[in-house]
Amino acid sequence: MIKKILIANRGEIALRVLRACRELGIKTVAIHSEADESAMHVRMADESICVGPASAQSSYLNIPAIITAATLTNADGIHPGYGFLSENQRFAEIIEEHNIKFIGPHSSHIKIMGNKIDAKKVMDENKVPTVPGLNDVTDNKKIEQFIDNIGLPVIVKAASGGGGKGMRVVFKSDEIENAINSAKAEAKKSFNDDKVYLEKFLTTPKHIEIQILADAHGNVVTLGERDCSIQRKHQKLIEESPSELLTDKKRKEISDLCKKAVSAIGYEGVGTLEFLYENENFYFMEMNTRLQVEHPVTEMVTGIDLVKQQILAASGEKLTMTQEDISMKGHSIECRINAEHPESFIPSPGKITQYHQPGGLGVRVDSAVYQGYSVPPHYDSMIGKLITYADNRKECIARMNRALEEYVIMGINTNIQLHQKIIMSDEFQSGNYDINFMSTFN
Ligand code: MV4
Repeated sequence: MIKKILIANRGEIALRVLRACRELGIKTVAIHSEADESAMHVRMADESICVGPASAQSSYLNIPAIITAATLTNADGIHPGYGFLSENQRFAEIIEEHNIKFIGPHSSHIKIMGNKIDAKKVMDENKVPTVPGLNDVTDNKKIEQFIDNIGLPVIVKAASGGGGKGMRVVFKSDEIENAINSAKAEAKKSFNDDKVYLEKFLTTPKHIEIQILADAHGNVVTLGERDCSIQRKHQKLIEESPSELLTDKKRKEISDLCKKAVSAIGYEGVGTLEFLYENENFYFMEMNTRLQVEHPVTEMVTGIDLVKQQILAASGEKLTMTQEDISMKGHSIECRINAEHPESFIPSPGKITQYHQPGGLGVRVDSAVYQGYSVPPHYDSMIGKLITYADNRKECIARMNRALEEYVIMGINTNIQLHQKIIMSDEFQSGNYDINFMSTFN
């Protein structure tokens, strides 16, 4: 069993991992930049080490400094959280080379799923439905045939991409060449890999993702779905579980396919398969090989602590539950609280002069801020997650609205009011929203 975990992250997720470690009796090491000297995760960890100056590049992305911190503190595990180095295959490899346990999947799985073409090939081989596409875009004949066969619009995507970078939607066939060339140029610049591929462009899909958990003994369970369609510029804003559009039959079908695919490749740890869902059809997009920001909504409806399970799996423990033990009960919604202006979305770092968190039955706040804390300008603007749970979606929305009303954060701008407007809108209340919601919401 792992005895001491270095948490290679900051903010709310560092606290989240630290809490799981505490409950498992595992010692914790926090790393921090000079700007995060007084951060909550530093205060709560058993030990802490400064790994560099404020910029993420020099601190939270500084692999030599992080490995040195782990060595100096005799950490036998490293948890990457999400973002930063959490899907960096080289980081996972270097950790294993130092006989430290990377709390995550094997580096070979990070690599495979990091290339969206390879990820789709794995899913095609395992009968997971994928978006109809064309991987070889060097042959104009093939491109013409693809478009004749599939129809316009199509979308050009970067193989090493993600989060919308390097994407171009093509509505007319005479635009395809320019779109491919500009997507390649952006992909080369952003990911140092100009490989791109084509897919049929789905115009009004939902973003539905399936949570999986696997141990090192071949046991895999699925933990339901999350609807993450409320996004702005590829940044998720609100996530919920379950999706009211899925029947139990639909849910079981896609979950069983995910389970088979993940078993087939010998995947270990937590992972999420992302789908576009349109006209009651699932289309696999990509797989995330990390714990996701929105994992709490799954925890609330299944009662399973995903981070503890992740650590136990990495320690070589067998899963403590079978698929039959897992059931989803009630409804959960997460609102990402950002230090930003609610209309302009401009980041709003600065000192929090008044702070009061909501509470009560079915209200969870995952945040590392406190009254008097200064939100630094160097990192992502998300300062916390407000999660609510209730017996059904209607009560869950009402509880979220009440909790948002209660949430006091003065001294900086936040998007709390924006969340209230969204969840009280007819479209959100109906549940019938898709990924275009924010582009038409005002
Ligand atoms: C798509 C799509 C429609 N059709 N692929 C956005 C980032 C990356 N995850 C892939 N994305 C999309 N891929 C096909 N074939 C629409 C999007 C998309 C999107 C997907 C999920 C949630 C929000 C989105 C916002 C814009 C575009």
